[in-house]
Amino acid sequence: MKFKPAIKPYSAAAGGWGSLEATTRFVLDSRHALKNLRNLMRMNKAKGFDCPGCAWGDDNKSTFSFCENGAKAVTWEATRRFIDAQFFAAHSVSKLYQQSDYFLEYQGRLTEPLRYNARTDHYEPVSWDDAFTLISTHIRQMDNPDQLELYTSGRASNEASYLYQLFGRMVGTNNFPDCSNMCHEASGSGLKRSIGVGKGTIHLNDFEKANAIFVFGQNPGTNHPRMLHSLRHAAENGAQIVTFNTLRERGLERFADPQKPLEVVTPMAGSISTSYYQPNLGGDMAAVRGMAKALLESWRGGQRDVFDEQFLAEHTHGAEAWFAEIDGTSWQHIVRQSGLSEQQLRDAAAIWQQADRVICTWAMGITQHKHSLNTVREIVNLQLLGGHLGKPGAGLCPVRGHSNVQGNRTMGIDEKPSAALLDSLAEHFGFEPPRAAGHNTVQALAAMLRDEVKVLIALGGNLAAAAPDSPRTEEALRRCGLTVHISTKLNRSHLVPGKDALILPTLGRTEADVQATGRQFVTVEDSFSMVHASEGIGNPIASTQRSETAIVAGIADAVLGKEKLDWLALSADYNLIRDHIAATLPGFANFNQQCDIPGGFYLGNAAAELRFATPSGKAEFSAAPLPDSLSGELDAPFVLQTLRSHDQYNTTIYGLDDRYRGVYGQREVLFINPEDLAALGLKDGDLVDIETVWNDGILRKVSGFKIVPYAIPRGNLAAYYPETNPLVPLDSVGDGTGTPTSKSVPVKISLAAQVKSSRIA
Ligand SMILES: Nc1nc2c(c(=O)[nH]1)N[C@H]1C(S)=C(S)[C@@H](COP(=O)(O)OP(=O)(O)OC[C@H]3O[C@@H](n4cnc5c(=O)[nH]c(N)nc54)[C@H](O)[C@@H]3O)O[C@H]1N2
Ligand SMILES: Nc1nc2c(c(=O)[nH]1)N[C@H]1C(S)=C(S)[C@@H](COP(=O)(O)OP(=O)(O)OC[C@H]3O[C@@H](n4cnc5c(=O)[nH]c(N)nc54)[C@H](O)[C@@H]3O)O[C@H]1N2
Ligand SMILES: [Mo]
Repeated sequence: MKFKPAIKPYSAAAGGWGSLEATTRFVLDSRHALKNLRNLMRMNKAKGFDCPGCAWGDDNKSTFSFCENGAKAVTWEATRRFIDAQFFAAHSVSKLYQQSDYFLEYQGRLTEPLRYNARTDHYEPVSWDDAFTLISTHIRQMDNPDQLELYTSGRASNEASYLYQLFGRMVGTNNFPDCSNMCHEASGSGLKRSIGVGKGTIHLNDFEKANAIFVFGQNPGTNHPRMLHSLRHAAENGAQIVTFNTLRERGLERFADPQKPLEVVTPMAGSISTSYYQPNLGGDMAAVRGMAKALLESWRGGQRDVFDEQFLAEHTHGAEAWFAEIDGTSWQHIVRQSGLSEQQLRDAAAIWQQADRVICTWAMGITQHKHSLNTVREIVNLQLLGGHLGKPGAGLCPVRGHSNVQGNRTMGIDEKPSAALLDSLAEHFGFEPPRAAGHNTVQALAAMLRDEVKVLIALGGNLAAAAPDSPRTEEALRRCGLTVHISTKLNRSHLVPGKDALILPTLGRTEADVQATGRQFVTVEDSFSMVHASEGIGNPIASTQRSETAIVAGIADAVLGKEKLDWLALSADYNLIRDHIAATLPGFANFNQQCDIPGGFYLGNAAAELRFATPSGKAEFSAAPLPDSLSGELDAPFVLQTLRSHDQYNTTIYGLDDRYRGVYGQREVLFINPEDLAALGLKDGDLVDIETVWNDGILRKVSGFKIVPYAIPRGNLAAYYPETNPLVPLDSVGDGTGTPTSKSVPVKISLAAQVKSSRIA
């Protein structure tokens, strides 16, 4: 066999030629080059569709507002490959189940509604009417409304999401598990408790005005490439960019802007991070506490201008209790937990102190741990000390995942809805919505395993592959009476059908959506609370596909009839849905007129205006103790984070490379510190098994992962999701968030069984 070096160091800057080349390749590969290029050019412009890639904002200034990974997302959706009844007649579900996730998605777009036939183990075509009737029959047979689970993935438009939550509440449940439960739940809940609103407080242009930007636990080079532009410009303006990331991420070190030809041509690449700290997995709360401890010391030592004392007095509550907690936390504890030295944290604190305007951003490296909620609140604490809220160039910025995940929540996709939302729906629509909290994602799966769920409807996403503890999650889905997936492409979730199952093929964001009253647009909300219109332009690949909004309306009409609401009239004219949104949700007055504003309109954020919907009416400091230990009672030699490669969108695998980390042609790799490798007597390229250390006697193990030495602190490991989801225990969730602890899985590793035997031989 020819030896192919799998791991090559990536020496160029992130972005740049590599990025252009990869974009071109994806555009051309997708069998519809011209249309794809045209699509790209309209992405994120005032007219056209919103990039389905990520939730970063857009300034509508540059002519080519796309990035390599946005391009992949669009071309992947706009492919002309498709699968139809013939495909499903040829392949049984058990056969398809044996294929990789990459293979499944690669087959192309779903074109017609399908129903699972358990007798033959094949999906077969079904009419839309029969599909809706089947759903209605199953729902009517439920003993109570909470036997229904309504999952949402964050691409669904505001209009589809609004109808969906209304439908669920009219049936009588708040069971709205969603991808956000596995994602930024800690940000929403933490911010809400601290500042009264669960969203970021800054505008996109605040990046230009900041003196220091702290980037915690995120990999923008891959997951929010357009953020690199903002960071780069900030760096050019002299801002300090301080990164806290367990791994050395190329995209956070250097970046060449692929949209500026000169930068691509010269090897000159701007550096991004001015300081780079590599804490232990889960060590960020300790790191921020260390910074605060250093600052408190300076302040008590008589240094002026450490804190914004006027801000503290006027706008905050509870600083003293937090200071007492800081005093009670030793440097030893901080250093052990964070993995950073006292001096490193003092240096980071000094950068913070010297800056008049500080932004903190974060993503999954902060939110997918056991104590994530308190970590988010510790970051808020730090910002409050300096009054870095409600002024230009400063604030809090959780960088969202899916392109409309923030909008979904705004529309009421929330298993713990506020009384205000329910009151408003009750009054406007004249019904009594359920008041008890519903299930989040992990609770929904647990209910399925207890046989309490009769019907699961999934508005997008790939629950089977995205949720933790894969064998248990798959078992959970199989136990449902009926599973309904509203999807663009074939995925793992379709192959673990409930006793009865439907796949409903939907239009994507890039496609023209024509209803009875003509062409429709939808709206979405980005990470900066900007709401804007999105209008698809491509022709749908099949006339049998329907828009998400039309599908939700069709289901609601079949189940609830027209008595309370004429659902079909709403899906014939989305303006009518927006009128209902305007009448029931704050910030959406004159919604339809507002949609004409190029670039969208700002929903507003009370905390950014220093109005705090908290019990004290002020921003609340959190005085949570630093956890004693991150591993609890468990005695595991390693902690594993599960993360994304450069060539994937969550469970959608575009390719097998992870260019910036130097990995090519494979995904089953395990990043490890070279000293750990030596201590274990293993070597680069060895294959290992990874096993979870947990307390319920269940074996959770994945096999044959190739060892890759990497710049990561000792005791910490990294491997790709979703391949490692079988390792994340379903009941290992964040305190107060219910989010699976995907970034801190206690594990041990051993040489893979087959390697062991060959070495002995
Ligand atoms: N191309 C592309 N874009 C995407 C996605 C995609 O899959 N592909 N997914 C979208 C979604 S839904 C989301 S939520 C976002 C995800 O965006 P990210 O949060 O960037 O996603 P991850 O790949 O999970 O990366 C986690 C990063 O945090 C670091 N990290 C992990 N644990 C810790 C820790 O404890 N402390 C610190 N300081 N760092 C840590 C990791 O080393 C890694 O750099 O991206 C969105 N955009
Ligand atoms: N171990 C581990 N697990 C994780 C994570 C992790 O870091 N580690 N990250 C978590 C995070 S942050 C998230 S957000 C979740 C993601 O969870 P999900 O949102 O459930 O998963 P996706 O992979 O984004 O969903 C992809 C599927 O959505 C469908 N789809 C694509 N576009 C559209 C559309 O426009 N409309 C409709 N109706 N369907 C569409 C396609 O069929 C595709 O197969 O995974 C979580 N799981
Ligand atoms: Mo996410």
